[in-house]
Amino acid sequence: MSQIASRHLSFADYVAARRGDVDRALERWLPAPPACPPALAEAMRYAVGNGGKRFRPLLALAAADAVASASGGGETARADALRRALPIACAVELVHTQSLVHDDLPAMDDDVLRRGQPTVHVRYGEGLAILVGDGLLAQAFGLLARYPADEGDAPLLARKLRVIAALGDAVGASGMVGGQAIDLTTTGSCRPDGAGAALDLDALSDMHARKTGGLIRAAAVGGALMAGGNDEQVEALSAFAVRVGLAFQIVDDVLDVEGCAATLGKTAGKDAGAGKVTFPGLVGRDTARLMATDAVAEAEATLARAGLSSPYLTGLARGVVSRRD
Ligand code: GRG
Repeated sequence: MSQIASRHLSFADYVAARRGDVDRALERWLPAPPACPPALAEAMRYAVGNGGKRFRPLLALAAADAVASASGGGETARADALRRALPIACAVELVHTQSLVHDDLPAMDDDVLRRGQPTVHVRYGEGLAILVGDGLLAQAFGLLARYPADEGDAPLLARKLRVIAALGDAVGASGMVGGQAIDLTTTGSCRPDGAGAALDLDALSDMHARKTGGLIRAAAVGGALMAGGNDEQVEALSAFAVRVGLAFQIVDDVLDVEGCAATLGKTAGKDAGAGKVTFPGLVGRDTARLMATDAVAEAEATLARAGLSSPYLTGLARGVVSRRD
């Protein structure tokens, strides 16, 4: 890791240091020529690019750090926890990027702008964009199987397998893919008559828990597991992340109404244009923002009860509500 994982780093310095760790590791773990065809390697790097907030990897690392700190580990234990959590931190970012690339395709949300740049299919064509997503997804699971190298460490291997299973659940048909399938039913694009299904608040929350929340949860749980967290700690970080994930999606919906493309780095007003059911659409913008603030307060209380309070997890959770993109 780039710097000692010091408790004394400010939140901004911590985020900068951990982002650096993640960006360097992503570059190292993305496939490169000659093993990978140059055009595909270039397009995968374009997708992963620099513009993302790296929220999920930061969450995974901060969760690992919080577990190591709560277990009374010193600087070495915290640095070890961060090193062990780096593969899952990168794997969630690869899966997240895959979901963005496929979500932007004409068959899904049909968007031309992402992270302030042309979407992958606009830049490289639809066929390669599909392959970029497929490649990122496979790379995520491949790197998790390889790193951290277990070298005969049976407990570490067992934890890694739990992390791989958690990520598989978060991504698969009962997770992100399932959430996206529900989303398609709301726009009617998967029915011959084009009729969109209506969602109430519970159904909307369930869809987003699958589509957005699952990966955020897998990041926090994965980080906690790789740091050797016990069941209570893992459960607390899971509950924390579920609430943060809900807040994340509520704010995403609000920003789609309030934001502009220059700030968001993606097309604004997409949800209304596509006739999507959203949190501000169901309860109004003010109530939606209150729901997000409440969810983050509950998330923080969950951590405090488990003795896992951390300025970095708090900073990330509150940043979800105050973010502008
Ligand atoms: C996972 C196999 C597989 C398929 C994916 C397309 C799809 C199925 C799911 C769509 C999931 C999706 C795009 C959910 C929206 C999540 C969301 C709010 C993204 C924005 O995340 P940010 O703000 O983006 O963290 P940056 O650019 O900062 O990384």
